[in-house]
Amino acid sequence: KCAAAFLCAAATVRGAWGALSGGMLYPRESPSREVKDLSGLWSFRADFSPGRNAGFEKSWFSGRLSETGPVIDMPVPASFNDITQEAQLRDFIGWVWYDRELWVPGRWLSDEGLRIVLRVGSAHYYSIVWVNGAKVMEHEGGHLPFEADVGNVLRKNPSQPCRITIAVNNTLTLQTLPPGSIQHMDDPTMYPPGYFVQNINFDFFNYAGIHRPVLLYTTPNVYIDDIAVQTSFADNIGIIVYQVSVAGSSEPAVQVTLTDKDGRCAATSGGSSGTLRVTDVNLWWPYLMHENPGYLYSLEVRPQAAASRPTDLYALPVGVRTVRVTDTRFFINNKPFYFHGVNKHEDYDIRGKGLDWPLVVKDFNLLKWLGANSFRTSHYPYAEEILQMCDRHGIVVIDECPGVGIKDIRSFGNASLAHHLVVMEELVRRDKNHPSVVMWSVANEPASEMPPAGRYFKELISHTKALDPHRPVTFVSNSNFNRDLGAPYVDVICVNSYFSWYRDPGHVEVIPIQLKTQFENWHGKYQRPIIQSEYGADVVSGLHSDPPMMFTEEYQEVVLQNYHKVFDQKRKEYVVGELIWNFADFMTAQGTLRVVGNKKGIFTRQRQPKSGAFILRDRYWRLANETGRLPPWTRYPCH
Ligand code: BDP
Repeated sequence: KCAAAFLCAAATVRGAWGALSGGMLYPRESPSREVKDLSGLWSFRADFSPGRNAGFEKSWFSGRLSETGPVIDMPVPASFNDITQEAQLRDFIGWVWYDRELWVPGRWLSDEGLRIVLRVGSAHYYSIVWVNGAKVMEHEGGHLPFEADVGNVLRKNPSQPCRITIAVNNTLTLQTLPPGSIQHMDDPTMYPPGYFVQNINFDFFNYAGIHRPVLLYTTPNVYIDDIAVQTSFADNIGIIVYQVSVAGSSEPAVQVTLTDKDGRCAATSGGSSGTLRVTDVNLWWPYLMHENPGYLYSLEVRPQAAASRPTDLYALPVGVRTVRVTDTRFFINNKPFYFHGVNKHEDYDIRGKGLDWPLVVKDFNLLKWLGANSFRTSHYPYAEEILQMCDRHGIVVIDECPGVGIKDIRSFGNASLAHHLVVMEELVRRDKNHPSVVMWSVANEPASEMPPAGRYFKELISHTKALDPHRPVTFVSNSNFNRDLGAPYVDVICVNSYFSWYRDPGHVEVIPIQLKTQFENWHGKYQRPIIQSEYGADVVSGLHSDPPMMFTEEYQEVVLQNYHKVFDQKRKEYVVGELIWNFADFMTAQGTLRVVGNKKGIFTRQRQPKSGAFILRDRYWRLANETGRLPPWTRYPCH
C-alpha cells in the first residue's frame, strides 16, 4: 500500500508516550527570563510523495527546506489547510515540513548559566523538531505544548544563524486522540492508484499545522520547573497551599511572595512547599456572580541560588476559590453556581485553528455581551492564552481533552487507554493552576455503552482524580442513560441531546416532554447534578420562515425557547447548567448534513448574531440578575 509507509513513519517515531518529565509553566518574561516569539512566516512544504516519506528518506531536516525542493510562505501560528487555493493541500494527509532561521542573541549563547528552551504551543498532530539538523524532540498529540532545552545544540555553532525544522503529521489512528483511520480505495475502476481517505468520527474540520506560537525562552540553570497551588478560604482568610519544584539544584531555598492586584504584599513564605494565609482575601469570582470578578493575586517565586549565580523569578497568577459538588448542586466559593454558557471551537476563516488575538478578544466581548459566565473547551484543550483571559475575566471553564469520536471498539484497548492517560496528565500539568478551570472532561460522546467502556472510564476517571483531587471530573454523554457504562464514575452528568433535530426533525412540540424525561431518567439513576452540555439547531443565517422550519432563524429560536422552559423547572432541582451548541458556526468535513460547515452557531463564523443570540442574551442576563450580585450599572440592558 502506497500510503502505508507514512503511517509506518508515524509509528516508528511513536514511543514518546510514557512518563512525563518536568513541568510546563507558561513562558513568562521576568528579570531572569526572556522570551523570543517566533510567530511569523516560515518556509513550508507538504510531502506529496506516494509514501509521504520523502522528507525522511532525503533528510529534509539536514539543510534549509528551500534547498531540497520548492517552498511556500506559511504563517505560524495557523492551520495550513485554508492558506492556499489548493484543495489538495486543504485535504492533505501526511507529513508537512516547516523551517525558519533566526539569530539567537549572542548574550544567550555566551552565558553558560542560561538554559535556552524551544517550546511549541501546539501542533497537530505528531511532531518532530530539529535544531540545526539535530533532532531535539518528538511529541504526540495536538492542542498541548511541548518543549526541549536546546542550549547545547545552539552553542555548538554560535556564529551561525539557528535553523528550526518542524515536521508535523496529521494522520490519526484508532489509538490516537481523537481517533481516526485511513481507508484505502483499491478498486481501480472507481479510484485512481494509491487513493485513500482519512475517516473521522468527529464533527469539526481536522485542521492541522503549527497552531500556537513557537517560542525560544531562557531561564537560569537553577530554575523553577513547576508550581502547583491549591486554594481555599475560611471566613475572610484565604489559604494557598503551594508546591514548587526547582531544577538544577539539590536543596534550593525558595522564597515566595504573594502580591495583590495593586502590587502590595499580601503574604510571604519560605520553602519549596508551604501555606500562605491572606487576610481580607479577595476571592476569585465568576463573571456576573460578583461586582469584582476574576480577582488575581501574583505568586512570585524565587529560588535562592549560590551567591554567584542568577536567581530565577516566576510570577504565577493565582485566584483563590473553591469548587464543590453535591448530588444536586455545583458550588463555587460555597455559593450555588449555574452554568449559563456556550460550547466553542477554535475555528475561524483562513487561519483555521491558529491562535488569533483579534478573534480571542472579540469572542470574549461577545461572551460578555451575551451574559455567558462559562464555556466548555469542546472538544480539545484551548490555547493557554484563552484560559488566561478566562482567569482575568471570570469566565468559568470545563476543560475537555481531545477524547472525541471514540466510537470504535478497538479504541478502548490498552494502547488507547495508556495514551489517554498521558494526555490527561499533560492537560492537568498545563492547566492545574487556572482558577477558571472548575472541571475536567475526559471525553465527548464516546461509545460508552460498549462493554470495554466500563473499565476504560473507571480507570481514566480515577486516574484523573488522582492527578487532581480538587476538581470534579466528567465526560459528555449522548448514550442511553440505562446503558452508559461510564456514567457511574462521573461527578457531574453532562448530557447532549438534539430533540426535534436529529430525532423527530421539525417537531419542536416534542422537546418539553423528551427533555423532562431525559433529566428525570439520568438524575433518577445516578443522583448527580446535570448539565445540558449541548443542545441547538442549525441555522443558515438570514433564512426565515413562519411557522418555523428547520434551518431558519425562527426554528432555532423556538428550539431554544422549548428547552429553556424545562431548564427553568429543573434548575430548581438538580440541573446546574446549560451550554448552547454552538457559540459560532464552524468548519467541518464535507458531507450531506453540512452546508459549508456546522451552522448551529448563535453567531455566524464571522461573529455576527443570528436571532437565537438575542433570545439567549435576554435569558442569560435574566439568570445573572437572579443568581448573581450585580451592581446596577452592569445590569442588562444598560451594560
Ligand atoms: C454533537 C457533537 C458535536 C456536533 C453536534 C452537531 O458533540 O461535536 O457538532 O453534535 O451535530 O453530538 O451539531
